[in-house]
Amino acid sequence: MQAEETARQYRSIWLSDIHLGTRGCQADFLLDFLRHNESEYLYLVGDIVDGWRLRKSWYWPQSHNDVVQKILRRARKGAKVFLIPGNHDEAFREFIGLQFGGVAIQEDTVHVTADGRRLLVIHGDQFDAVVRYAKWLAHVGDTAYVLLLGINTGFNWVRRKLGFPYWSISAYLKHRTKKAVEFIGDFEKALADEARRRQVDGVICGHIHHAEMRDMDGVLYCNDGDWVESCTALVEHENGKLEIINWAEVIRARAAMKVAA
Ligand SMILES: [Mn+2]
Repeated sequence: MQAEETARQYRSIWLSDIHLGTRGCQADFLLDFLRHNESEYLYLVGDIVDGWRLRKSWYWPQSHNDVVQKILRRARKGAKVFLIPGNHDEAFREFIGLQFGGVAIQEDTVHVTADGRRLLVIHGDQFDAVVRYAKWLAHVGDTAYVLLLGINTGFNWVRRKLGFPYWSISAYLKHRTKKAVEFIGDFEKALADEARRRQVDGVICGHIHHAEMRDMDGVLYCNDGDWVESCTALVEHENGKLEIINWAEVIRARAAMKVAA
């Protein structure tokens, strides 16, 4: 494949909420992203493997294996790879401080950008009151959510057959729900406060499946999004500039180019 030699080189890449082991995981989009984008630092910011779902029913197609292999290969080739556990892969939390195949497992970490900014990297569920105080409640929410993602996958299969681009029902519904908007706001504020408390310049997190990058009263809040609905990553250019990449959009644009040509 020609993809490997046309890969873009970034200083850092942050990915989270991949949810390997679920039908909602857009592993093919992620494999395409990994083929086209390389980095010196690779941060896996939690919910990479969905242990909650896997415990209920085993789902592990080849593409999910390929994602794991691609990541391990990067670590072997010298990329600095960090795994920050999330709530869906909290089993990794037992291995904090250890290294597997060149992947360092840490509860959270501080990344220093090329232009000297110190950014806390953390999944974020620690600040989610629902997950923290009523785990069973979060599991109920999780089941409804997975059901919705199942509908989303079926819906997009039909759309694809009809020649329409990928569209996320759950992303749409979530953004429409006022409660969800309030929750996102509270979450962002909690994370920004934590960055302030730790006296760093900002925070990079995941968990709420909502990519974002903005200043919150002098603290930079970044969320790298997810690979279930939006297919987004956060990247750092060689000069330290941060950017959110929406890979679903890149693929859409590529498909449109093909039609035009
Ligand atoms: Mn999470």
